Amino acid sequence: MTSGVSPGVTLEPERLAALRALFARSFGDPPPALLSRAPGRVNLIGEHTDYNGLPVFPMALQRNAAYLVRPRTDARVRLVNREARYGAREFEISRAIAPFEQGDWGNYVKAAAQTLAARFPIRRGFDAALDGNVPLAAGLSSSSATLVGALLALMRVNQVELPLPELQELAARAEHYVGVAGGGMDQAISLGGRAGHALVIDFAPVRMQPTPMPSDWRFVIANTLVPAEKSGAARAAYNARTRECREALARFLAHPECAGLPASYFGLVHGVPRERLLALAALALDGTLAKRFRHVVSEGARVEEARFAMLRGDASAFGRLMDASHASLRDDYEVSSPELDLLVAIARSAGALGARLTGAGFGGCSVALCLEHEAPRVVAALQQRYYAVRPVAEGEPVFVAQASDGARVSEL
Ligand code: NG1
Repeated sequence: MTSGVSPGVTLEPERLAALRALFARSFGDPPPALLSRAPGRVNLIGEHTDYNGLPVFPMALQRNAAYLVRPRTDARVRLVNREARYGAREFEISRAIAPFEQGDWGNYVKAAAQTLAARFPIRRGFDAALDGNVPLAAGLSSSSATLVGALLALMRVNQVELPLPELQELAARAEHYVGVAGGGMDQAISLGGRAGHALVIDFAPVRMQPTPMPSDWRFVIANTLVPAEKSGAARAAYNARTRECREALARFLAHPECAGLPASYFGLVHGVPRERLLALAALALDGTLAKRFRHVVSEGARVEEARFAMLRGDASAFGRLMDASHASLRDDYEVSSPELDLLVAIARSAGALGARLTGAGFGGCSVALCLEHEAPRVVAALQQRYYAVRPVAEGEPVFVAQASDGARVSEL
């Protein structure tokens, strides 16, 4: 796979019409030839594990970044955004593209272009209109959706292809352009998602285990309405966690009692029984580093258990793992917030089998598992006890996730 054209990918009619009109107003004739569409994601469990070489368990969402694209014969890229506050952007494709200001939406397209240009001698840009409906700064990967949609469009325009695992790695590397030392989860699931499935994803190399979602499970997503701006304040906090995890591992391995143990988080989680690992950690580490280490190794192990729980349709067990994940993210990883804790508590008290923060934390969204017949009650409780007392500026802050297919390009 890759930039291959896949028939049948389309958009909701209202979005498509509005995007066509924007394209025509901005760029005139001829009309766009391609639609590139890349989904956001919700991570069900396995948080802050990807950059530590441990698995994650996300699914691609029905919300996506959609580009209408008209190929150019030169290397210029011209962009407009359906969201009026994001102005038009232009740049030239090369192997070294100077970024726009930090936090600028055009940087996700530049990230894709520079990284692809370093891999292939691409020469053609495009005119494109973007409509994203993944909530922004919400831990649902609007940024990776924006990047992946642009990347597939550029690949198609330049007729280059890559096997999926290589493409997933390239997309993850590309996002480092915006200054976040992120892992590869968001790009991997945006490219590899599958309708009706959640995917356990391992890294280096990327491997995916699609796992069918039991038909009566529902994942309810609720937005705190507190932005987790990864291009802003949350970036420093996120990057600090990645450093602390590296340091914790190095100190752990340097302790005499740990001599001869596997030298990676992956090796430790798979090669050392959990009780022994935690006992050694208590000897080798203290303070913040001990907490970070404990979160990473316990969360890594929970992913595999969660996959088995899903395979046997055991929603209660899956829910308990989500609860344990949230406690660990709150107490040991220290990335929760009062708003996230409140959403989690409301969902649980209304009948969810488990709930947790999803994505990086520091604001953003919670995700709760409930059975189909309980979902309306959980959604209503969130509406009444959270949103009724807070101004909701735009969009639906609470919705039920639908496991969707990964990114595709189609001809119009
Ligand atoms: P979000 O929540 O989309 O900002 C970030 C990272 C992931 C992963 C999670 C925490 C990026 C682009 N995304 O996701 O790779 O580390 O945090 O599990 O850096």
